[in-house]
Amino acid sequence: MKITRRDFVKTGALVSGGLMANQLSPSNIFGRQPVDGKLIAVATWGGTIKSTEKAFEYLKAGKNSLDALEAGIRVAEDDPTNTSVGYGGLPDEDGIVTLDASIMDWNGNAGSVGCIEGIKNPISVAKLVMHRTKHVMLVGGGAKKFALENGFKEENLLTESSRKTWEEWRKKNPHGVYRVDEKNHDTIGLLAIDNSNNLSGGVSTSGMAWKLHGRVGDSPIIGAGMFVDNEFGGAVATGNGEFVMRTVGSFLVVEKMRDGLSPQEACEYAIKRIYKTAKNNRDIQIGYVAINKKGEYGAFSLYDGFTYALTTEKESKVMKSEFLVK
Ligand code: SD4
Repeated sequence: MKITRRDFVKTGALVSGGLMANQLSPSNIFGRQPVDGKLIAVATWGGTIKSTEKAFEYLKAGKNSLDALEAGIRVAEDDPTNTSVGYGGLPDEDGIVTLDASIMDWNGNAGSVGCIEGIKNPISVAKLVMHRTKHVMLVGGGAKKFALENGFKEENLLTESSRKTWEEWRKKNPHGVYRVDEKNHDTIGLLAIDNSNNLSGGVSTSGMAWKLHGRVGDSPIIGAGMFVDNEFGGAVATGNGEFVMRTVGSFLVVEKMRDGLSPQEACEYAIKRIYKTAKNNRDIQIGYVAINKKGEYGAFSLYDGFTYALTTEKESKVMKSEFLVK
């Protein structure tokens, strides 16, 4: 994955907005330093900085971490230029946009939706699944029915631009050959700590572009795409979800923090675990972001090109993650 992606276009705007260019240098990414002040919002992919900033606004206003991350993730879901999340997300091989999302709070409550169609803000549906049902996960038609019954409205999520991209792909792949497109990883996984020192996490995605219809990724699977333990920390994942699911990646990162590793070390451990099964597979990318209860953060990916966004009292910046395979 090249670092010419739109994350970095947005980074340019950030830098011109007053942040120092050297904040993006790899030497500044190790994240072991405690953050000044306890409020923190951190998310996968630099392009989601508006989401961490929105979440932080909520944290500053005294809202809890769950409401803050929901508000932050909704920014990405509403953004038609983010082709990996919500409205404007790239469709599956049949041209249908299907979305996955999950959310988890400081009490260990969790909710998620898989393969939901026609609802722009699946993170809010996941939150309602958590609050209003006895279940953790709803999928497909059932998830949509639940959303509609709870006041969400049905919308066409396929933008003209995403439809054209799909049609071009279709022409080149007449037999519907599934291939991971590295240009389309912008899934948002966001972790936040509020002023009660409570940690929450959430993820929202349209999943892998051109996936088989009905495919569900790691994002709505609690423990795979996202996991939070309020005693130790939280983790979120992005990239090829099949590899994250097979290693229950986010749970693994949090469990390694429980064992005493820093967020950075825990992310590295989980990426190395994936590498064992994914050696020589250069078509994939996986990235983790983690934070612990001290407000320390870390990120690590399999290959070059993963970025993440951080907003605290002191700063709001995009950072480049270190990666395993040089
Ligand atoms: C998935 N993990 O559905 C998601 C895709 C992703 O950035 O993260 N894209 O497998």
